[in-house]
Amino acid sequence: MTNSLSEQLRNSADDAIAMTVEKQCRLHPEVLERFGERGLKAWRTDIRHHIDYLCAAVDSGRDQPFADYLCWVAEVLKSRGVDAQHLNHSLDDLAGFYRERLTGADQARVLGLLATGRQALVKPATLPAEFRHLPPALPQKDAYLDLLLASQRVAAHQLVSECMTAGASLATVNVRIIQAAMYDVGRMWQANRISVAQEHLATAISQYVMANAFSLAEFAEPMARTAIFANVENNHHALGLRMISDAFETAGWTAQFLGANVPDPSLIGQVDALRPDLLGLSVSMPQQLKTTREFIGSLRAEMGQACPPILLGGRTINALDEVWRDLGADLWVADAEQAELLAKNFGADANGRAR
Ligand code: B12
Repeated sequence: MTNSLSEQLRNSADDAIAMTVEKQCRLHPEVLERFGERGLKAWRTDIRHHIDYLCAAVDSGRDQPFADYLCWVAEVLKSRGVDAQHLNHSLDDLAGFYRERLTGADQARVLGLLATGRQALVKPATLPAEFRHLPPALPQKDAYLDLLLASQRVAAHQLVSECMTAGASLATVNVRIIQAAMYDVGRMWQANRISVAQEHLATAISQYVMANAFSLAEFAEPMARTAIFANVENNHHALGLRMISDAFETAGWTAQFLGANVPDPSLIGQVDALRPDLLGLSVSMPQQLKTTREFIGSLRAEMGQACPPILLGGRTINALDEVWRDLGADLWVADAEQAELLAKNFGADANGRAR
């Protein structure tokens, strides 16, 4: 059996990396002198990421994951003082490598992805695609962001609790203050304006604020509905899923929040044991698209008619139009405010599906 294109890309990744790095070291020995072995290691890692995102694009049948990634990596490198030519050379070398390694439709697909990626780099979008679904922030968002960066945990909690006392719902403060600020945190890291440590600090403070805000939330009458919420394997971004789970709980559901990176077999076992009315899955990076599709396929095969409706969400799902359908899910909503509405109206139509 011939390997799929993404398997071929993964299997040849070591050769592609070695060829690209060796060639550039031959052509530009000053780079090796300047950055040393550590720089070379980082360079190899970068090229592996380029190949990972090529695979994600191939597996999803879309160009956008690779084009979005290139725009992201270009900003990450530029803001850390790496010349834009460095990325261009790597992409040229990868194109040369795949021109020799691949043939026919496979070659055309990969060279096409590299070409559309290069075009996107010429005129990158002003905002990453996931921002399209972010509703306008509350005016308090900037002050909250400042408190995160100043490590003011108690004041951050006070700011959010005052908004709730003034009438904002839990889902609204979660999305329009905390989520919006965390997206800014991500962009600031991308632009090298804050460190990884500051990003971790902001996450830890937001988790604390969210937990306290939950205890201040108003709850609807309990309804006899249960849901499980989990991140697919390798998704370590758990704040968003927590917001979704909390939105369902405040709407009256009983929710089990399983958190980040849940192993597929354990998740299937849990769904089988609890038989919930809904399973919500979070997908945050394009590399998780293929594994999510495979997981949904396995769950449906295992559970047959007893499989609950599957709700998908997360920044990668928001960034790629209609991708939730390609992955075999039943529903999608973009954020926790919409999740709260879905939770309240779930099963309102004749099919038992809200969408
Ligand atoms: C904090 C953070 C982390 C933390 C997460 C800790 C935690 N406990 O959650 C840690 C350190 C683990 C992390 C790791 C990484 N991260 Co990170 N991270 C972030 C950051 C700054 C914030 C994430 C967050 O909390 N957002 C706020 C939440 C509320 O938003 P959300 O997840 O989108 O959720 C909402 C919706 O999407 C939706 N939703 C989410 N899930 C679900 C599920 C369902 C069922 C539904 C219906 C809806 C839904 O509703 C939510 C609420 O409204 C983001 C920036 C960003 N734009 O999000 C980067 C970001 C996502 N990370 C990024 C990167 C690169 C990484 C790493 C690869 C870094 C590394 N080199 O290791 C790893 C990858 C880990 C992995 N495999 O998942 C990049 C991704 C760029 C890209 N090319 O795609 C980003 C965008 C930062 C950036 N601007 O460069 N990260």
